[in-house]
Amino acid sequence: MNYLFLLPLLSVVALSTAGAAEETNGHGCTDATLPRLDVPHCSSGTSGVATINRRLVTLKDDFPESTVELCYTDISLELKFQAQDEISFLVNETYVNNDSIWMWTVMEAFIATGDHDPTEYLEFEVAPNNVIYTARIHNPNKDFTKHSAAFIDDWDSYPITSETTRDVEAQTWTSDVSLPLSMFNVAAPEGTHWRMNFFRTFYASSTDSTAEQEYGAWNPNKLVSFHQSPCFGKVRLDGDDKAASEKCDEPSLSGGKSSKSKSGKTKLVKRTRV
Ligand SMILES: *[C@@H]1O[C@H](CO)[C@@H](O)[C@H](O)[C@H]1NC(C)=O
Ligand SMILES: CC(=O)N[C@H]1CO[C@H](CO)[C@@H](O)[C@@H]1O
Repeated sequence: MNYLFLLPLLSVVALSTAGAAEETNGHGCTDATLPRLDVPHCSSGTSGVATINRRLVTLKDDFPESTVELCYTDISLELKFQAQDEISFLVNETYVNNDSIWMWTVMEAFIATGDHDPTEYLEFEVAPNNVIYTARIHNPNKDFTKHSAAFIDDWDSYPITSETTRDVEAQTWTSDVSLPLSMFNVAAPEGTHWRMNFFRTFYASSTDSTAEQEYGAWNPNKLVSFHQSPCFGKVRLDGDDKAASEKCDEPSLSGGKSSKSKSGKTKLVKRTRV
């Protein structure tokens, strides 16, 4: 073995590794540019707002706007998704909970506890017809090059609820979602740190079958990928008046309630998971 020959090769590898550390895997996110969000206790009557209006890849803020308003109770994380400028409301009406609703129109939340770039997180999705997708994603390389999804489908032990309404005239759809803190192993939420990102998929037309699926995020990255966990924003649950927690509602077990779609139009395109 010629070690003299190997030596320069090794230093090239070392150099390129150092370069990659600054902009891992081309997603373009650095800790300094991550959005920060403080989330209040729901008893304050206020919420923290994450805006989904920037596109994956171009990072431009010309994506149809939606917001996610967050607050927490002593037992749950409450999320209100509100989509504006919705045109297609495109869903596959045959899909039930945990089917691949991400191929159509959805809003999504990726949620992990802790401050670090997560390798395991909840993927929550909701479609305009209130069909949901709930899975724990294992993404050990933080870039989806290796991944698996463990579906959550036991609604008795996971009191996840969603209530979705749509207004075709106003081009809006809204979903109120409650996630139990117990599923995140969080007993005392005040002051806890989380990593989250929020996404929306969008079709500019429900009738034109060449319309491409478009992707917006709270914190977008340069790749066509939702699963770049170093790009998840930093979220902190504020401390607040503990006494008010007695008013907290127990989450009801009505998950999967469905409303009828007004958009009957569907298309037959197979899509790749991003
Ligand atoms: C909707 O989903 C069903 C069941 O997976 C599938 O057979 C059908 O092709 C889908 N419809 C469209 C338009 O893709
Ligand atoms: C309640 C529900 O829809 N559960 C489904 C979640 O997804 C898995 C995997 O696709 C299905 O096996 C469950 O039936």
